[in-house]
Amino acid sequence: MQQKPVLYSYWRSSCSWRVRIALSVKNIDYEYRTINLVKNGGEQWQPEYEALNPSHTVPTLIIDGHTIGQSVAIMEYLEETRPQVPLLPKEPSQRAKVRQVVETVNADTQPLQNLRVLQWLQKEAGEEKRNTWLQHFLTLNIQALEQLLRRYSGKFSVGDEITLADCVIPPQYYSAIRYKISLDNCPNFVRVAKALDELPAFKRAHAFSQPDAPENPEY
Ligand SMILES: N[C@@H](CCC(=O)N[C@@H](CS)C(=O)NCC(=O)O)C(=O)O
Repeated sequence: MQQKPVLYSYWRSSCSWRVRIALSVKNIDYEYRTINLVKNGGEQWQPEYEALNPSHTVPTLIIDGHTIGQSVAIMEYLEETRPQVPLLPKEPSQRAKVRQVVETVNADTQPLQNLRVLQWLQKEAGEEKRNTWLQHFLTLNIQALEQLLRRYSGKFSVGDEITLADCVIPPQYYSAIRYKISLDNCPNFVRVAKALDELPAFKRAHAFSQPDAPENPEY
């Protein structure tokens, strides 16, 4: 009998959130294990976790006897092994668009908004600089997403079907609200984010629905 996949996650982690969405949309049941990124200097740095993920980051997924890190590698693995609910379109140019949206968050911006970067900035340059940095790079990212969604979106980020592109939108929407980024000129981004928010699979994966979320979580 197949063992249940195990997801190492943190409720607020945008990269874990992406993978939770992919698991949820594909109806894959899994066990949730918390890696608290802020408690005791961060559980991601403990040797037991380093053995699973040398990058000291979440998520990590244990599945089919494999231990996989990097959210996009995990989502691609799920897509290749469990294609029944597809998250990539059939047509290569549509796939490229989906991956373009994914990488606009994954490669361009998430590394700049990551906890360790913000902690380092705060220590070296102070809170104000850290906040200006975050505002600047998040705004650039949301504007780029708006332009892409203006070209590619239908009901969802790329066309009318849920794709991997939709897995990266909710965490960026959440960050935009949390860090008070103006969304006035981002109607497509907001429309798609709100449409996704309504879907049961996305509700299950939401940061606030996770077992390690605080009792009254706030944006
Ligand atoms: N490229 C990696 C990035 C993973 C990552 O940076 N995760 C963040 C949470 S979203 C983390 O664990 N940060 C911990 C830290 O910065 O110490 C992925 O997509 O999985």
